[in-house]
Amino acid sequence: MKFGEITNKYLVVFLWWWWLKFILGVKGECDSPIYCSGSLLKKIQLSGIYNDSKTFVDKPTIKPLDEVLAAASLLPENSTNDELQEFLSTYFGPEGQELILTNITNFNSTPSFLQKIKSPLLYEFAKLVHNYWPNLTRNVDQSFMCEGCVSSFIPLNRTFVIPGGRFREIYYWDSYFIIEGLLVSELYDIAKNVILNLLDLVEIYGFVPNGSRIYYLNRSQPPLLVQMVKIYYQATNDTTLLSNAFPILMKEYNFWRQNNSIRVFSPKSKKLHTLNRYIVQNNLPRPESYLDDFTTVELNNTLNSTTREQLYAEIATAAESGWDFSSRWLNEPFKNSSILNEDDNNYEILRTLITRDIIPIDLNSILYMNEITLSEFSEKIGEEKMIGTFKNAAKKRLEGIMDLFWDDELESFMDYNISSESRSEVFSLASYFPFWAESLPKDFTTNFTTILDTYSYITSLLSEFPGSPPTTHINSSLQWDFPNSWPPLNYVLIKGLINFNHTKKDDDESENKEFIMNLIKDLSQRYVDSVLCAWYSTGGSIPGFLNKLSGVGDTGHIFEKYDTQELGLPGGGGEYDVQVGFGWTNGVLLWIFSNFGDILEEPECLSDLK
Ligand SMILES: *[C@@H]1O[C@H](CO)[C@@H](O)[C@H](O)[C@H]1NC(C)=O
Ligand SMILES: *[C@@H]1O[C@H](CO)[C@@H](O)[C@H](O)[C@H]1NC(C)=O
Ligand SMILES: *[C@@H]1O[C@H](CO)[C@@H](O)[C@H](O)[C@H]1NC(C)=O
Ligand SMILES: *[C@@H]1O[C@H](CO)[C@@H](O)[C@H](O)[C@H]1NC(C)=O
Ligand SMILES: *[C@@H]1O[C@H](CO)[C@@H](O)[C@H](O)[C@H]1NC(C)=O
Ligand SMILES: *[C@@H]1O[C@H](CO)[C@@H](O)[C@H](O)[C@H]1NC(C)=O
Ligand SMILES: *[C@@H]1O[C@H](CO)[C@@H](O)[C@H](O)[C@H]1NC(C)=O
Ligand SMILES: *[C@@H]1O[C@H](CO)[C@@H](O)[C@H](O)[C@H]1NC(C)=O
Ligand SMILES: *[C@@H]1O[C@H](CO)[C@@H](O)[C@H](O)[C@H]1NC(C)=O
Ligand SMILES: *[C@@H]1O[C@H](CO)[C@@H](O)[C@H](O)[C@H]1NC(C)=O
Ligand SMILES: CC(=O)N[C@H]1CO[C@H](CO)[C@@H](O)[C@@H]1O
Ligand SMILES: CC(=O)N[C@H]1CO[C@H](CO)[C@@H](O)[C@@H]1O
Repeated sequence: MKFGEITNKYLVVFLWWWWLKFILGVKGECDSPIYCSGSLLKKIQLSGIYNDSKTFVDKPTIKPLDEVLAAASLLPENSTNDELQEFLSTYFGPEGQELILTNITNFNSTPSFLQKIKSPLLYEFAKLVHNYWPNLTRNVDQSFMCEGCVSSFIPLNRTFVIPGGRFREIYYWDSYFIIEGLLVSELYDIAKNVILNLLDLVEIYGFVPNGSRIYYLNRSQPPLLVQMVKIYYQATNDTTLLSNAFPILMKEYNFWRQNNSIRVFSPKSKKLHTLNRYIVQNNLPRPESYLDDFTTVELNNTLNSTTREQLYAEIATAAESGWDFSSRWLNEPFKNSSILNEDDNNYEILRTLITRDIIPIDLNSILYMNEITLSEFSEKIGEEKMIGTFKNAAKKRLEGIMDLFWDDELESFMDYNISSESRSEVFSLASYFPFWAESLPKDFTTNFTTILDTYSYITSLLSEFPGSPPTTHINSSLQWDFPNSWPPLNYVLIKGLINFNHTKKDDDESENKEFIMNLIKDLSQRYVDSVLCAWYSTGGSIPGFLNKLSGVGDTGHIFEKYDTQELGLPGGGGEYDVQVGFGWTNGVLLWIFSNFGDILEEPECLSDLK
């Protein structure tokens, strides 16, 4: 072989590598002919054999890929569901098979935070929820798979915690709230492994996908990895992890800057701001929600081929926001219920999605917080020149936040709509993210007026409904709307108040401090009431403390969301049945107990329900 040929070969390999890196760097590519797109996926998903499209794409094959595809190509165009079932049982194994329960060593069944809890019943309940962690902790083992067999699972190398139910893999933003709970539970190693898994994903793909499945590779989720490292570091002083994580966190930060940022013109100040939005390139049904997406986009509508393609992207973008789905992302705030009556599956409503036009207040607050945190990390690990870079980025972002999102009249932060060049009219709990992220100007944090005015709305919601504050006031039947209340949003509301209480040290305004402390207490109590009452009404009991409700077969469920209108009910709506488990609910609950266990009381609903 001549020298020239060798260099050429290397050149080709190099170009390949570079191209791949480019493609992967932009966003991941789901390229399996079974799990991502193609005629087999379409045939199975549209057959309706599985109520939940996620079931099929979570099944590993039990024959090598080429055999599966060869058999699939022989399936007749008009195959009956019996023929499909036969094919599925010959070539696919049960979903979730690659997950094994982790044997947690050194599991302390009575960690010290429990001491803070005054009520004996709440003590027992907190202990029980703490003891759920082993049921949600997993490792991957694909050794059962034959040579050439495939699965949609991205094989994580370390222990992780799943939300539960159909969510049988690691999820990006769920993991933040799970880690808050793991730290309270003194499961530091597991918290660390969750973080290391997510860092691994950034190393491979350049960003954290929605979850550890190849069909999630088109999109990320609210970027909370920096904050996971922060709370883990605060609990452990693990400087080694901090130093190792730093370059990877920079890589993720650059992903958001390069792929999801946009220059927004402010009609008010005539300034241009660089802010972030969620945006996913996609022109296909999401494999795990294929039937729903296909129905939304392809059936019974007047969309043309261009608007159909756009709608697929709007749908996937809403999934990236973590709020799938919400009236925040709709073109017309959902005002009249006629659409709802005619079609209870949301398809009509979802056709009005304009997610890519909305610049979200929560995303930009999180990124502001990440910039501040990254500048603090830079200082800790001696990356001197990055300190100012991040501080500066945060300062610029804050200008954009105040210029575009803050509404003086409403005394609130609102999303910004770039197509209408105005603030969104949909009020949601996303408005409170700046209080968590402290993406606030000085005169907001040194003066009680703003926080009191903005949070007075929360006080009124608490007097209106028995549960925790609803996500929005719009009853759209979408799951991130009325009447649902979500654990991460309750965390954000409470954390915002705690932050303010910390910044504000003056004792001469004790009346205002009292308002804040009472609101923290009320929000915490409502959250505990919601979770405990629903657990009790689905058959939960604690020997010697709480008798099981008669006539209930189950043994108590913890849900992913709750109904604000009635204590004891899980939330509803959305694309899938309400899930039990549940990672972030448990995480936020334990976090609340560890902070406020001394002031929480036994829920009244227990005596009502008895
Ligand atoms: C599918 O949904 C129907 C109607 O909601 C329900 O009756 C049935 O039990 C579900 N089947 C499975 C396999 O979950
Ligand atoms: C499917 O189509 C083929 C040929 O068009 C026909 O012979 C067969 O009977 C059809 N099968 C069913 C189940 O309709
Ligand atoms: C946990 O322990 C069981 C029984 O000893 C063993 O079969 C299983 O493989 C272990 N799991 C892991 C993840 O090590
Ligand atoms: C946790 O797992 C154990 C053992 O698999 C089981 O007995 C127990 O019922 C589970 N607890 C919950 C709350 O699911
Ligand atoms: C797991 O480890 C293997 C071998 O080191 C590596 O090739 C793979 O990329 C790792 N997977 C993840 C998700 O980090
Ligand atoms: C971490 O270090 C700080 C400062 O040295 C110390 O105050 C704190 O108690 C330490 N925290 C832990 C969990 O060790
Ligand atoms: C579409 O319209 C047809 C005819 O009106 C109806 O039978 C069918 O159920 C509709 N499909 C959906 C998914 O709404
Ligand atoms: C598709 O529909 C949109 C909106 O109704 C319209 O603006 C566009 O011109 C149409 N495109 C084609 C190719 O017909
Ligand atoms: C706090 O802000 C409000 C509204 O901006 C203002 O009216 C009030 O004077 C300020 N209070 C103090 C103590 O600065
Ligand atoms: C709020 O601040 C006061 C001191 O001003 C402190 O005693 C109290 O514990 C703080 N509350 C919370 C929830 O941080
Ligand atoms: C699963 C999925 O939607 N994959 C899409 C991701 O984005 C690329 C680029 O737009 C598409 O080609 C894939 O089909
Ligand atoms: C739409 C989609 O598949 N995205 C998933 C991303 O993860 C969240 C959980 O945090 C799910 O709710 C979404 O379904």
